[in-house]
Amino acid sequence: MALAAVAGCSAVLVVAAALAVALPEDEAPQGEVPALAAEHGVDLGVAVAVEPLLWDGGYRDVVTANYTSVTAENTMKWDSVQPERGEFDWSGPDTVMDFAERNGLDVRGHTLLWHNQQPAWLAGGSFGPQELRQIMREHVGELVGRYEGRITAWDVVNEPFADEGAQLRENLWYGVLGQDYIAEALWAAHEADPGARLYINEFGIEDGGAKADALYALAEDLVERGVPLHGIGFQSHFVHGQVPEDLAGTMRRFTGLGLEVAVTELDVRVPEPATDAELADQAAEYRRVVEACLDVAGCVGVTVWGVTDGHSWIPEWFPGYTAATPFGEDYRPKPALEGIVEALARRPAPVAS
Ligand code: 9MR
Repeated sequence: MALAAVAGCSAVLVVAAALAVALPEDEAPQGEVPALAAEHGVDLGVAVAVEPLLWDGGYRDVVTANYTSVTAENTMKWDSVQPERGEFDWSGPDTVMDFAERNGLDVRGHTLLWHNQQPAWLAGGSFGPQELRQIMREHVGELVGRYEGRITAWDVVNEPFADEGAQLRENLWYGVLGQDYIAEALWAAHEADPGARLYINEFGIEDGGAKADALYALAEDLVERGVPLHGIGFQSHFVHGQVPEDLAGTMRRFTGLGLEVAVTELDVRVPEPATDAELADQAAEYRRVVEACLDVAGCVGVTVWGVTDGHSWIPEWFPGYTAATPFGEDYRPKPALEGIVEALARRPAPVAS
């Protein structure tokens, strides 16, 4: 689609993004998604890793040609940012930020408090409430504060509920600070960047059920108390054939609280070997997820988890599954990308105000 066809100020942003990546050896043909996403006022994002961003021009081209935002897949997590107590390593996060800003991409911050990828000094430490609260406030203050005004949204608390079911997860934070660690983290992030949209990010809630109900009750309580919670992230790690029918309905429950929502980690894994028929079905599944976001007024975007199938976490974590992203190991687009484009092209864009 020609950039000139994009209406209003979105076009300016998109053209600026296109110019910013026009380096001779790295020049990527602009795909259809960024311009269409801009028309809808949503982000289509992708999770990125530092090494290929630094060294792989083909990888960078896939990102800049097809997406409007990035999430750091790992490098803004606690073990990367503060591997030793009080020693911060900004090399990875700065690489992602620089890449994004040079190419006109938004950034989602991921993630501040999570039970995984904690450094040994933190996970194995023995802290009372006062000390742990101080550790949390310092980490959040340093990380969020460093990029104040440059990160659209932060996943402040990641996966606060138990894997299955409705109980809060018994992580380090819960064990020492009790359930209000969630409100405390949100306040700390808000102090560090009052303009950032602050999220709770969770999996296994997309189809409703007890876990979604429990998250809803938590979110309702936080909103009623005036805690700075602005959004709910639906991770959306789906299995081919099991993409929920009514994702939009689940999202609307949360937007009914005045919150925004986003699909934050979309992938659709397929059993090996993925056949052409399965990849065609997967395209329809990607289309449905993007349509669900476009159908919900408070849904601000969809982020895909991994740039290509060769960079996806799926084969390592789910042996026997493959092909979860919209790009193949050869960096070529798969039918899933067409599914995303179809959703954006078919749904009417909102009338510019
Ligand atoms: O994709 C990430 C993978 O590279 C890491 O090894 C893994 C470690 O836990 O985390 C993956 O990302 C996770 C994300 O941060 C939170 N939701 C689940 C994602 C997949 O595990």
